[in-house]
Amino acid sequence: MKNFKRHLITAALPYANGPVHIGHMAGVYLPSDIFVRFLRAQKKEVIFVCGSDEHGVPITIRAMKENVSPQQIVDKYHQIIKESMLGMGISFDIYSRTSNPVHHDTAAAFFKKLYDDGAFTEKISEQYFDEKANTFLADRYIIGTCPVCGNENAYGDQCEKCGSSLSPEQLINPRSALSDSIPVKRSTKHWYLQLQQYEDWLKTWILEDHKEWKPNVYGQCKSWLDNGLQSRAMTRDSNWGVKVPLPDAEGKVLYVWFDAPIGYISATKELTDQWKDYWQREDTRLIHFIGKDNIVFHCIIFPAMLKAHGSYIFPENVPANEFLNIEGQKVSTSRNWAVWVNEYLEDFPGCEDVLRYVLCANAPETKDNDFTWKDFQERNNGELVNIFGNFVNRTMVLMHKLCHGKVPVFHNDIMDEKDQQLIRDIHSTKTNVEYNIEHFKFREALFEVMDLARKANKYMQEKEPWMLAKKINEDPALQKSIDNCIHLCLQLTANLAIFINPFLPFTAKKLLHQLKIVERVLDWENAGSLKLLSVGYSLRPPELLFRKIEDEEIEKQILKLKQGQINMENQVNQPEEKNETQPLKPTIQFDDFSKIDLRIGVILEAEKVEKADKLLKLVIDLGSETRTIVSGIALHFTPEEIIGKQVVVVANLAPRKMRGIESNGMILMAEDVHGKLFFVGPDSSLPPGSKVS
Ligand code: B3M
Ligand code: ZN
Repeated sequence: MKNFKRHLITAALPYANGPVHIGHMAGVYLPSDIFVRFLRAQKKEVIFVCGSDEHGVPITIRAMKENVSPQQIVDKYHQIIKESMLGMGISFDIYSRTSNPVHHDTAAAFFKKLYDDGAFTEKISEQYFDEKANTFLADRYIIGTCPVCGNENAYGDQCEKCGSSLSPEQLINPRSALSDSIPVKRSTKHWYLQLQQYEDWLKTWILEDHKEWKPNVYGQCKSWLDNGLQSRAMTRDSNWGVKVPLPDAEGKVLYVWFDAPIGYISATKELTDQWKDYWQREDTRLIHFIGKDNIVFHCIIFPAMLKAHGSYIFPENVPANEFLNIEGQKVSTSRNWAVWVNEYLEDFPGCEDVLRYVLCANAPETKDNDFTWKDFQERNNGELVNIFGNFVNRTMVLMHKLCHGKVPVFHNDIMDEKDQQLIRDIHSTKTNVEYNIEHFKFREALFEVMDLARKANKYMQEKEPWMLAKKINEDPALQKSIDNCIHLCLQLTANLAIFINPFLPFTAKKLLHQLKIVERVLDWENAGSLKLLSVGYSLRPPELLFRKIEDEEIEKQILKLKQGQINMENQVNQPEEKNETQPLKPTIQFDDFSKIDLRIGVILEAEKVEKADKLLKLVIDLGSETRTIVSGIALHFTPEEIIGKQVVVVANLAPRKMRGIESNGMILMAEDVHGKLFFVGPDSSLPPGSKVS
């Protein structure tokens, strides 16, 4: 590899049309952050740039759905995304946005340069136009019947039901998503980049000179290049975006994939006056971290643009990841099947590193991977708590108990094979972590760190300093063995802080605090040292690094996922007009009503009914007796959250068997138009058994 002087690391600009989910984190932001933190620890010159992608159809579609302006959409989501990134410890040097004037200027000037150099051809073509809304329609805005599967709501670029990619011309009975009217064809002029002119150069640059790129990336590029490139329109008819900087271009903006990657350049400009060093000097190492759906744009179209421009360097690598599924299903924002980072941060405060850990351990580096809440819990409880946290905690506790809260001396004269092996393990961890991070194998690298913690636990278990302490009265010389064990374990703990820092920076901070060492110690050059803590240095009392995650927390998240989907389905299946109250049932007489005995009850116990998703078995206090009632509310509430709730019970309902359990009565629930359930009960607490009439 060339000797680079500086590093420019970019992470794909997320569309500001919604919050970021854990798939984005696992695929792009976490790996790039680990990489950057590692470079910084090596004291390399590096900048890390990102920002919101605020143009293009995804934004205007969202605005249409929420019935607000595109500006309101990007303002809202830019803020949410920025906070999520910060919350997860993604350490950008700048998180900008493509609506900034500096970006508009940079992108427009880039386009103008290419235009002046004759890089574009002008072409007039027929495109769908909505006469009612008086606008050309982007492919996404045209809806019609899918010619492949018959889905009546396929988009002009893709059918979400069968996954076929389509062109608007293929849709049967096309209609406009804006006005529902039938679009007409109108001619419009656009500027096309002659990608085929760069084909030979791209073939040499990627297929010959970058054989080291990840197989998924290299493979996709090869197939694009083998199929031959065609010219592509770099402008669109729209009012939202960077205006085409030409006199006869009213109502035309730059194609979002033309302007967005230039966003990396504008963000760098915003960050530093030295931006040209980063973008125009051959001794800069430019790396784009992206998801697999962005490969062609970063490896073919953007480099072709840079080549056409002539003043810029090219990426040295584009380590794209595959996708992360959730509980066995593809993430889908339209079906609301996602774990949103902003919600995670709210639900699990102080557990940023847990998510970082799980997403890195499961990162979809070579193939699509699956996130499950169960695995999240098991990795936290079994690995972070039981292995890493447990080792550090035992070391700190024993140091306080057996070595007066100070770093004990290491006695070289009694060093044994186990000590030597542990020292070798520390050194090989350093080499292996380095190698793996440099090769974008972050899972492997993290595994190496955990493996060292595992070995350290084993070492401590075999040395049993607590047993030695019991025999110390008979044999005072044993103190030397205790000292050696604790000394090594402490130095190893300090090394763990260095090793884990790129992955779990919050945890590294906590370790610094306990060990009373300064941030500089985390420099990578210190890794492998056995002199990180001086003998006689007194350390702080231990604090737990990780907490156990309970079953209930996990159940709640699974419920939330399913619930989100139910709400979504209800929204889809119940268009606006159905949001009215249900018609009333036929009239009854007072006598009919008075047959019903309604009582106030208190939920004493609640548990899930096995093999029945929707049922909870409740034990209810009715004052004079307790009752078992089976209720169909399990998709709406967890058992824990309803204990102690006052409810209204139909107390004289005939018993009924459900899933083999006899249910004696029923509790009253209210339901909103989306199918969400609410308890009905008194507004202040009443004695159980009180009559309701
Ligand atoms: N906004 C696409 C995406 O989020 C896009 C990335 C732009 S990177 C220059 O998939
Ligand atoms: Zn289809």
